[in-house]
Amino acid sequence: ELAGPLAKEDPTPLYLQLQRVLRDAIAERHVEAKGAIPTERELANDFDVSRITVRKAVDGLVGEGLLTRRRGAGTFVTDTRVEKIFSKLSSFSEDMISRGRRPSSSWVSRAGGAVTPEEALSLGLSPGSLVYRFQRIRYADDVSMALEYSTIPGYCLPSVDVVEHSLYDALERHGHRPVRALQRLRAVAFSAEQAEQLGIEAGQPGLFIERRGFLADGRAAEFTQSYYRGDAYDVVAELNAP
Ligand code: 16G
Repeated sequence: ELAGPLAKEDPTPLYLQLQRVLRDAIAERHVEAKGAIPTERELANDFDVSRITVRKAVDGLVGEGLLTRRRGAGTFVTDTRVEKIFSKLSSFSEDMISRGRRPSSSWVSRAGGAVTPEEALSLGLSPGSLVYRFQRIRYADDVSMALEYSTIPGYCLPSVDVVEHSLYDALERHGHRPVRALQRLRAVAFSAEQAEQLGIEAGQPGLFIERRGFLADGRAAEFTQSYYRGDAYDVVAELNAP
């Protein structure tokens, strides 16, 4: 499916057009993670451009970390999957930093309000209690990884503004980081709206993970629904014999 021709009448330089084709092919997984892309000569042939153009396009993607050159072997799609350890009560930010990736988030919304009946049941709160709701798109090195919707009981934080980057950092600073959690995982397909937020195609597979976190005194500290990109995560767990 990786074939030209590029639009020669388009004012966009050919190497940038080729970069876009390669980038889309990688994002849409036409070329698999760790898989090799065609050789310089093949690309030049397929797209009817010079090898210099191909080299320039590939150089750019290597510079961005999307492709990796291996001497004598070829050029490969960089493997960016993350192994998510399923037995550690870690945060997204910690998971990324421990793998040398840079975590960031963009806010969809952040507000306080009265608990809904469903939230009250999930968190064991009395009707009418205050909760804070955080909706974020999460990135690793600017690549979208997950959507997260968190509901935090009002007694855990003084206000919504104290969460800037890491929710767990904010909870820890205020003495309310969860020490225990229950989690469940389910396979889902991303809705059109979610896919748009993540910059992927609707219907792509995702991991839906629901976490209820608790404080040492047994009170709830978080109810978070996470939608992790299925193509970005491997779930890893350590098992002990019964
Ligand atoms: C993880 C947690 C989520 C928690 C978030 C805090 C899973 C499945 N979920 O994504 O429950 O709210 O980390 O991350 O691991 P932060 O401290 O970087 O905001």
